[in-house]
Amino acid sequence: MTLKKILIEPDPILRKKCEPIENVDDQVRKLVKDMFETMYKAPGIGLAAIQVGVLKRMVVIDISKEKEKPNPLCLINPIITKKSEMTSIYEEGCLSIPGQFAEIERPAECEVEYISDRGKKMNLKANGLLATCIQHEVDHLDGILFIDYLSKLKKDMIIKKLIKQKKEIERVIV
Ligand code: K1U
Ligand code: ZN
Repeated sequence: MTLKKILIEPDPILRKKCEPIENVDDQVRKLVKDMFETMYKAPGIGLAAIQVGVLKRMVVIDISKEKEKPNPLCLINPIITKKSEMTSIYEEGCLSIPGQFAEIERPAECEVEYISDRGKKMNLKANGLLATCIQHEVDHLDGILFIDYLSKLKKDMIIKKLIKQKKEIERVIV
């Protein structure tokens, strides 16, 4: 397995729209394995292929807690078919926006159709953190980040901090 480099905002790749996966083949399954490894190592509860520079509609999720049994979920070509009117607020983070968190309001429940890594058509009803995480990850596939839901002032402040962090990392490496 290979650990993938996670792209950090601002990066134009993170703003692209991803293409559906035509065939769930061994190449796709290898990417799924690498993405799980990268997500667990980060650590995170979700990761979209676009975050590792692959512009395909695929995400991995595991919201299980540290001492619980892992519960890996891979969604290929996910489509959110229903969103509840009731909303909930979670503090969201993003592996492409390190160190920054914000409370985001989203539909509290959703239903998602997707293809599993075995190529099977599936349907999932989600609520709580799983519903939030699915919506966050599906947003990634359309080039949307959680900071896009914040005021321009808050979003600009976060982007400024990320640019500063990137410059600092470059300075230390060179
Ligand atoms: O998409 C991503 O960048 C992953 C992101 C997913 C997410 C987090 C919170 C709400 C919605 C979606 C993360 O995993 S950020 C890291 C994180 O939340 C976490 C890390 C370690 C333990 C528990 C949570
Ligand atoms: Zn994210």
